[in-house]
Amino acid sequence: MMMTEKMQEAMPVLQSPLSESAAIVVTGLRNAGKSSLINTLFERDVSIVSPVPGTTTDPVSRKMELPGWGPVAFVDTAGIDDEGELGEKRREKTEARLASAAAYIFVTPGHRGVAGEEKKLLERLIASGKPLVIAVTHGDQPNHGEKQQWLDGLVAGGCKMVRVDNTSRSGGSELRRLLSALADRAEFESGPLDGLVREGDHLLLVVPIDLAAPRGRLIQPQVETIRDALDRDCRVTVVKERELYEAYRSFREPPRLVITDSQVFSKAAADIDPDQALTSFSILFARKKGELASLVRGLRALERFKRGGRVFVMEACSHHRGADDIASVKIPRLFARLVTPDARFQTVRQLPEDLSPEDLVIHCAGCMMTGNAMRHRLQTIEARGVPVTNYGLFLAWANGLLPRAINMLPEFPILYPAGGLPGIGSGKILPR
Ligand SMILES: Nc1nc2c(ncn2[C@@H]2O[C@H](COP(=O)(O)OP(=O)(O)OP(=O)(O)O)[C@@H](O)[C@H]2O)c(=O)[nH]1
Ligand code: SF4
Ligand SMILES: [Mg+2]
Repeated sequence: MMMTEKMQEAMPVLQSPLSESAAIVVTGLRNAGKSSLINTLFERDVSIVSPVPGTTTDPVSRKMELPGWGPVAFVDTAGIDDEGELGEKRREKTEARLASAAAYIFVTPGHRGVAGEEKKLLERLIASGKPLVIAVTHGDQPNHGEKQQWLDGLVAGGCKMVRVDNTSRSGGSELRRLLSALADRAEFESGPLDGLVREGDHLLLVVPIDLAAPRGRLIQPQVETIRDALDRDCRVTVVKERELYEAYRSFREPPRLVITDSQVFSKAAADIDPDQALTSFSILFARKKGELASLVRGLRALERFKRGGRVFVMEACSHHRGADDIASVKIPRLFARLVTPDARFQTVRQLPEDLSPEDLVIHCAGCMMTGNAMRHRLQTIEARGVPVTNYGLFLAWANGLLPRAINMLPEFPILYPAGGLPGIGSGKILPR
């Protein structure tokens, strides 16, 4: 089918980073018509389709603006019944996507009988409580009797369903309409300033423009924070760290909050009043992704960290490393000075298979991951008994800025019980 200009206008395939978008994961058995359904949704060939089961191997994301949702990423996945050693690895990837999804499209071919594996999968999806639409493919053929009976029961139970014929690409607009109608049931991430500011507040952001800064643009946490401040009718002043001292003194009233890049935490703290509320983009993002409490807890591991232990510095995306890179240079340097000089550091993007409870993970702010994906990752690490914290919290601790860097958060009393958190001290660099 030819894509008209009008269609392109209605359904832009967005170019912005996939990180900000909620993920709608397309799942089902191999050969169910998942990739064909993605093509039906986008009304053009964006996914590879073939009659051979197991065609889609790695999850593939395509972005679209969906009414009610804003930008979403549709994620095509390998069949949940993939086989063999490689199939198991693919299933693991699919499972990770399912865990971090904001919503699901469960794909089932109408002309085939019901398979036990798809029944089990659908039960899990329903139990998750996330928005779900069942797409019944092969709408150009009569439904299998057993499948029809199963589907009738699901619709009677309240499931949303659409019949799709991928050969003529019909059913896509109805599927988009059903997904839009379910948007209010999805969990959207809060903004980085949620619960921290009021209309009319003044915020001062400290943004180093050094060699590590990307050429010609601000990074995602800075952009999102500025946008969130404007949405909340706050005034924003953005300065480089060199201008902070003078800018701060030029204001008649102190700003409601100073938010700094974690890498210049100590300079920012030195240039402003000691009782000025101060935090970092990285801490606000850990909070936004919903896992600040476990990352604060992870700091306890610094006290009992064993000599020669392993530290995995985890980054969620690849980016250019400068000479004074935070992951490979700054954090290891501070760790050697403040915790132990002989820790074995590795910078990783995926969880190492042999993680052990003796290790420590220090994660980046995860600005390119959705909250669901971040939560899933941190829960996986914690489930293996491994402590995990993040860059912002580690750097706040290392600069003697805990609890100050989190004490303006409404949830502070829970994060940091009275008398400090065991093992973290009271905002001083721990003597070794
Ligand atoms: N007649 C008909 N064929 C379809 C329909 N949807 C998919 N097919 C065919 O079914 C086969 C599998 O389609 P895919 O979209 O590759 O299925 P998949 O679920 O992505 O498969 P894997 O990637 O292998 O898991 C292809 O030959 C498609 O042309 C449909 O609605 N009607
Ligand atoms: S490494 Fe982490 S914090 Fe840095 S840009 Fe990527 S996701 Fe964001
Ligand atoms: Mg496929």
